[in-house]
Amino acid sequence: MSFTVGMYLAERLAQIGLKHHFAVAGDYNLALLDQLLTNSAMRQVYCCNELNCGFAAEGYARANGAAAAVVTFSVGAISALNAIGGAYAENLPVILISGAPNSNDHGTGHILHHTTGGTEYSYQIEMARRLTCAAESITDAASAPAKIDHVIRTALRESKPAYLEIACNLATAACVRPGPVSSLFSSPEPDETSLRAALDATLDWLKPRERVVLLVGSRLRAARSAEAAIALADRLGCAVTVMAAAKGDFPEQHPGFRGVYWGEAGDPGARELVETADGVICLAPVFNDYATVGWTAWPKGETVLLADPDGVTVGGMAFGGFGLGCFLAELAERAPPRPATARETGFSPSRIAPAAPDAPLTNDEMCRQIGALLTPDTTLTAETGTAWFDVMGMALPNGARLELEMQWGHIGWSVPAAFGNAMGAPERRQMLLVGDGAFQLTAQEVAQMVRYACPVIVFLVNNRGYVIESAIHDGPYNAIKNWDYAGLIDVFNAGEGHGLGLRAATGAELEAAIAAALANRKGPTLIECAIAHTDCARSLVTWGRHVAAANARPPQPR
Ligand code: TPP
Repeated sequence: MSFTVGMYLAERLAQIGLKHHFAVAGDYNLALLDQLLTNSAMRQVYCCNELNCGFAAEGYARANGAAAAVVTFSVGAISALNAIGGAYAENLPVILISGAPNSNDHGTGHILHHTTGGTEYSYQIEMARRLTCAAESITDAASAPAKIDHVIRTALRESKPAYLEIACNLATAACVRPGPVSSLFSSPEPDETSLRAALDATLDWLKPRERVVLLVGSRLRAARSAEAAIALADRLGCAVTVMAAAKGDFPEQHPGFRGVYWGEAGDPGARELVETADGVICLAPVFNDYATVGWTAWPKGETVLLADPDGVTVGGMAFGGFGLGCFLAELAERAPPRPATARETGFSPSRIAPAAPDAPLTNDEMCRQIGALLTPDTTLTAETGTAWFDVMGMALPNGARLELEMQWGHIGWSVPAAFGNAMGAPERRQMLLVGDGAFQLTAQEVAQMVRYACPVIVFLVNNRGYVIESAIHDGPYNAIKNWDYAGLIDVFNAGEGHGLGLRAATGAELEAAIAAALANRKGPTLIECAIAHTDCARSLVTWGRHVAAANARPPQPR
């Protein structure tokens, strides 16, 4: 059988562990989709639109380590680029593959459909370059293997999205076969001199400090350093806090775990612990305005050691040229025990008392029941909105995964992302907590959960509007049109699917709906939870006040 450019790409994607790729068809990518279908190791999974396709791939990458989305030129790819920006912000290797104009049309003055109407088509790759770590255009078969390998290798190494466009007449062009996949995983050797110097400087910095705390950030996972962080925590024996975006990235049953550090919005005691420590070891943090609660909770100064994915800053010096994992692993063998902070404070997750079964459903009661469903094999995807604050109060058993998109924060992300995650990890209990406003952006992707029989339990919080936005700054723009959310599932089933749409207005109704959801293994169950517009976690109100103040800072005189 002769090999083609499309087959080369398919074999490389399968080699890096993809069992699925996500796609929306269009005439610029149809021949490519045919070629991808020839690879029996990968299944082609279809999405309702390209934004969702990008987010589904992003969710798949969270479960599976990497992902691919295949779209058509401009009308498809430019929608998908929003999700690719998200994958960049969230450090996920998603390969966006776009069909592109026939190689014979480049530079000829031809005007093509789905373009902006000019005769020059490089605008798409130029846009993609700003949102990816590598971008290539394939207009000849001879250079295709090197370009495909470069894009995939860079995405995996940097844990960032990458972009590939393939002229629509090139996917079927004859091509060589790929060699061993190990060449895509190779990474540079650490700079030993710099690593040794960083370790020595860290040990010097640690020596006089007794009250040491670890603060886990959201880039730890992408840096593949979660295990090394546990080893360091074991060695130091100190207290460990996590940033909100990293909740779930450090085991909560670890003896050192002391909760979420999120300024006034975090767990009781966590803020005091971090802000009174004489040494805060920050592991791959992202200190943005939301994470610092409007710049009010940002550990800085000489008490802070910053261990980033690509280097360490400590004692007034910066060290680079090695990965976080090897730095932490070596430090875990040499660091002195520092148990003081773990001895002086304990942590017990907040407990919510059960509500009367027939009382109107409250946000607390909903959270209590969702929290009770979390098992070591659960993946809970939580949307931007009140859901962030709801999940912060939930105790995660070791092994449970929490998926958040706190850096990009695109409402609607969670529905396709939970679909993609469910395709990537079908063996896990997949749950989604999403607000009504966010759901309205990407609701149609629940139809794909029906189509592919994904038993995702969707908790849809119908609190009649953008409650998180109301907490920051209220106005008429935060009210939304109500939908019959539970009723949508019949629409998506269209007489043949096994989705279930249920409503819960009391604790007892929610309990019954959850029991039905757990029994429904053949499709998603959407439980529409009726919650009062004014009912939300208190931490949201506190956080919203600080974020509003940060947004409202007047321009500084220049
Ligand atoms: N548009 C996009 C694509 N992303 C955003 N983050 C926003 C707008 C601004 N935004 C952030 S949260 C939010 C909006 C509009 C409202 C979310 O409302 P809902 O999903 O109902 O959640 P709630 O806070 O009410 O639980």
